[in-house]
Amino acid sequence: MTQPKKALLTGITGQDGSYLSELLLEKGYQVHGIIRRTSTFNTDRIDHLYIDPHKEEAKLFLHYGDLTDGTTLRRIIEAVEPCEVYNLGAQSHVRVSFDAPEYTVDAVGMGTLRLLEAIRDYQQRTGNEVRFYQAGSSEMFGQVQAVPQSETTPFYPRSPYACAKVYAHWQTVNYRESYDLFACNGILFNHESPRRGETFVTRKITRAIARILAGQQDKIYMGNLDAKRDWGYAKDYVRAMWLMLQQDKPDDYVVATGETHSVQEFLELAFGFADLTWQDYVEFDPRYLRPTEVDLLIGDPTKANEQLNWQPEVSFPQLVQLMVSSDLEALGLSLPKGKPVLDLHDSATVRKTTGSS
Ligand code: NDP
Ligand code: GDR
Repeated sequence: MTQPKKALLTGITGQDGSYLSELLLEKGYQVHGIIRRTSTFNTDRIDHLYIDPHKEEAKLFLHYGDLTDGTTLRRIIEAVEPCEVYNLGAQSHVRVSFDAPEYTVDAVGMGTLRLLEAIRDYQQRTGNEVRFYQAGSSEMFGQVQAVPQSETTPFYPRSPYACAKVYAHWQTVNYRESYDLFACNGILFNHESPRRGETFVTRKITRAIARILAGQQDKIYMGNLDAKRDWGYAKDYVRAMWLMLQQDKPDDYVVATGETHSVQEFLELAFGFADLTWQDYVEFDPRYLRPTEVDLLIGDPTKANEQLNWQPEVSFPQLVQLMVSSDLEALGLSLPKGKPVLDLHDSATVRKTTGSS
């Protein structure tokens, strides 16, 4: 019997880690994830995938570790012997990275280096190839240098988080060139879903809408509504990660929709799906501003389209509606009667019915 391919993920308890685990399990992989020890369980996003490891059918295995702890990373790689490693772990909140810059840079920047070092040694010692995916970010483009942003646009990071991601990006390139590692950088633009962390702007908005309708909240306090982002659907984006590691050669790819929308447009659309007017609920709070902001992100995914044959399948209005209805459902509510429910598999119709501003 052939052994299943083994993948190791950092950040398996996060939004992307959960969707990528689903994808890899569907493809027949054995999936190993690194989780941090916490005083309460924080595995909600992957609980539906977990089977008691004592059972023969178990395909998902969890290991305690941390990107700030190189010895453990090394031990886990030696024990698991993965053929693919996806480095998704990060202190991933840009605003928080200004409050906790040292920790952010340690986990995001040095953490990546620790992982690369462990993989390099394992590969050299055993001769087994390990393919490596680094979760790079459109935040690396930061201060606008070109529109849209592609693989050749220069980086100009504007936060401790983004500086650390730039460091991790170049270390990944450097390990590819120095040690012949199959190492790829995904430069992913914002991607969201019902599993998005509650403090990122999209989920903060959709969750607030549900709580307002449920009578649990009457206002939402926000920062800069003018920032523009290229928002896609997380499930589409994890497919691109996997595709990068299935190519003949390692490379770097921008993954984006090629459309941009302001935070205010997101508010309008999301509140509109619930028949609410956003201006009645949104208040400004300067604590949600950042010392330096990234004003405009819009990606050029041509290379991923052509070389990976990757396309996003969910449009902006579909994504917004999916998130609003999921948060409503969680509180026992549903979209107002008469609202057309956007079919996730029919983007052409959706764009025609609602427009995508
Ligand atoms: P999340 O914030 O949802 O998840 C982050 C994951 O990293 C969690 O599993 C978290 O564990 C884990 N983690 C945090 N700190 C450490 C640490 N010190 N050691 C090990 N693991 C740690 O992020 P996403 O799923 O949204 O993003 C995945 C990756 O992609 C991140 O690296 C992010 O920076 C990057 N990215 C995300 C984009 C997006 O729009 N979502 C766009 C571009 C890049 P715990 O649950 O214990 O907190
Ligand atoms: P971002 O995502 O910083 O792009 O990083 P976030 O959703 O936090 O912010 C997007 C934009 O919205 C503005 N904003 C607010 N943001 C938050 N969180 N809360 C608010 O109340 C608020 N009001 C306005 C922000 O100023 C910003 O302009 C995300 C993360 O997932 C990163 O890890 C990832 O690398 C990038 O996306 C691509």
